[in-house]
Amino acid sequence: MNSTASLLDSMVGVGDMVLLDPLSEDSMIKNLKTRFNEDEIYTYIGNVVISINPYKPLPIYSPEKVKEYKNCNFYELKPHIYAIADEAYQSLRDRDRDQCILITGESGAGKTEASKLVMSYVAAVCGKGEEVNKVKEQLLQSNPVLEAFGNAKTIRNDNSSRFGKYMDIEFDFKGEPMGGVISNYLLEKSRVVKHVKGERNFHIFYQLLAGGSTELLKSLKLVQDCSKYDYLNKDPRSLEGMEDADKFQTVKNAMEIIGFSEAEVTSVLQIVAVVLKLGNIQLNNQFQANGTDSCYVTETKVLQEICQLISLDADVLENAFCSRTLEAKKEKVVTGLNVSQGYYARDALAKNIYDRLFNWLIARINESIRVTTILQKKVMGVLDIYGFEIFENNSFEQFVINYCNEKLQQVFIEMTLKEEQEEYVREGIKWTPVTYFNNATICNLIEDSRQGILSVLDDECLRPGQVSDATFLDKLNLAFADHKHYEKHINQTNIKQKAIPNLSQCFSIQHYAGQVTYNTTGFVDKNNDLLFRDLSQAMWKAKHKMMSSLFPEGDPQKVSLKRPPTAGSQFKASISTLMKNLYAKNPSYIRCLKPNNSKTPSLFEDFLVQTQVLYLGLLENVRVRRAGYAYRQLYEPCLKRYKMLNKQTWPCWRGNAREGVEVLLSELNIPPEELAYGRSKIFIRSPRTLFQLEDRRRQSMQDLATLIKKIYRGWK
Ligand code: AOV
Ligand code: MG
Repeated sequence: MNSTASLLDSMVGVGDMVLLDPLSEDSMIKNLKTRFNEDEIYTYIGNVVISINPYKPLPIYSPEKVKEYKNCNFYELKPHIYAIADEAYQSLRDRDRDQCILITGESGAGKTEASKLVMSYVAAVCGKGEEVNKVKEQLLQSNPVLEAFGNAKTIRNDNSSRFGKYMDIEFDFKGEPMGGVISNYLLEKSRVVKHVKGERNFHIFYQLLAGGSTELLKSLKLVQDCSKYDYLNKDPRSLEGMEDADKFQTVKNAMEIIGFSEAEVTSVLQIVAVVLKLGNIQLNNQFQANGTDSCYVTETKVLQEICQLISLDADVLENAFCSRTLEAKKEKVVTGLNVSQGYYARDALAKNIYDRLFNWLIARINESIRVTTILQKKVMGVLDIYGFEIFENNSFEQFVINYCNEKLQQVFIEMTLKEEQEEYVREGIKWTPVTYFNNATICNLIEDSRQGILSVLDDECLRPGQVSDATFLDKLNLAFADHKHYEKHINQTNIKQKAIPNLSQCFSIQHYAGQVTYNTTGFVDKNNDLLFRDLSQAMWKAKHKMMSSLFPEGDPQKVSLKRPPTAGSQFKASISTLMKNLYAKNPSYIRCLKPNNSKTPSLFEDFLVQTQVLYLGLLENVRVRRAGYAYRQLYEPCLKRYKMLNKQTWPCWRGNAREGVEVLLSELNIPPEELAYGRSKIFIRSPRTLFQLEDRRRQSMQDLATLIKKIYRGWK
């Protein structure tokens, strides 16, 4: 099939928005809708892929499809995620350029699925042999494990990523995979102890209960019935369609392939069981002789079972829930905790154990897939991070998630424009920039090191004296009173959203993707992310090796007076490292769109898609592609494609390719402003010119075919 023909000739709209005529927001939506209705979920903007979640399985990911796209030219076949994966892989293998695939879009738009498709495509087309296959399997099998422990059902998505993931796949000089490294970003650990109705805790809890054998559950002191566990949603509908039992086998199998020992798997599951059971610890108040309240554990059976699982003295754990040791001037003072403080300690422990277990899993997977040779590596990074979220009640987690998405939008803006601009400069061509909304100002509002929301939060957390979410909010309202993207709330009339418990606890940010109102309740606490030392010391004392190793700071020999960095500053630092990493690579973009909010197959809601097209800046993206030159091609392939249009260049041209193209095009009456001759490429300004060229080419081919037929008949 010929190049643009496959993008133009199809009956289903245009495959590349750059060719859309007329270009407007409406025509873009219409084009996407026409294509979506025909199950064409992929559409290009130049080399950016737009992907619309079909919410149903499509027969377009078969091994035959992989073969079709392998080593094809980007524009030769229908738009497909495989084409972008192939382009990136070819560029890495043949042109030695490190790649990154950036997948963005709101929650439920299809990022995680896209990242898996990219990984499986690359795995299918690169390298062969037993050793290489083992590496590929290990890389691919990291997905089910991390999804089980890091994903959960939310209102937006039944398999929502509750952590950010960046995976570098490393290749040798031949383009064969050697291994990889996974980096993870802030797991939403609060989900372990609390989630809203209709959502679930992390998948692994349900998978273990549904899929674990009777003996396994017995050894973990668990029962199969989810409703027996306070940390799990007791709404049976939340289990519908989740295939938890099968998934458990997949996860166990994946752990084995990655190289987890049996003992490691057992330890991991024991820790999962401990977290689950912590939620069933019940506390009660008892009156102390000194007149204060202090709590105690009412249901000692659960406490004992937990302690048996991790070989710990039950008194040690009970004390850690019910009292707190404060050290002042080498003196230790033990104070009792009341019931709500006790529950706070219990939940803090559960969240911390789970979070550390998750980090341990990532480290363990990395240990298996790590590249040990010192050979020069080529790298392909795949970024799949939690999508932009607007819930009814948005907390610290949404704030962090949306900040991250804001940064990724910034990368997109800078890199698409930068790349375009650089190409024109490289080729020595004049270019007029297109205006677009730059979200740098929102990024600054959040991350500015002296005067950003995160730094105000850190200042509050580190300040001595009475600190609370309310004092934090006061500071914000004062600091950002005049900021265009910040809104403070005094009364209920200036906000569209409902169901926020108390608007006076909230602030709003006008994000690139829409306004989000954040409830500050819990911000200070979540940012502080401190665990009472009694709890870490208790865990360190456990004879369970893995559990003890998760709490190294519990070792009394290693007591450090240095305060660990806050959650916000850690996140900011890791995002900054990620950005540096991304900027150093050649980016490919997959922009995922969500067609409806009800997870319904084949339903395209214009307004919803329009909002995303708008905030993702897709129209500007097309304009940027077109403002300069819609198409560009190296001289050689251009000459090869159109040489039949001119007698001087047909059937072959003996001079250099650039001169050939000049001769070829000079006779076609193309207005000179339509063309620019760069150093290595020819640039064509409007899609119309390209269409004309393609039409003429098709005509010539037909004429040629007719002529050949005539000659053939004459011979007969
Ligand atoms: P997300 O990663 O973008 O959301 P997912 O990749 O998890 O979204 O997609 C959500 C669901 O949509 C999947 O579980 C599939 O059921 C369906 N889906 C997505 N892409 C496809 C596809 N190409 N073909 C068929 N079904 C698909 V989040 O992690 O919540 O931001 O945080
Ligand atoms: Mg996801």
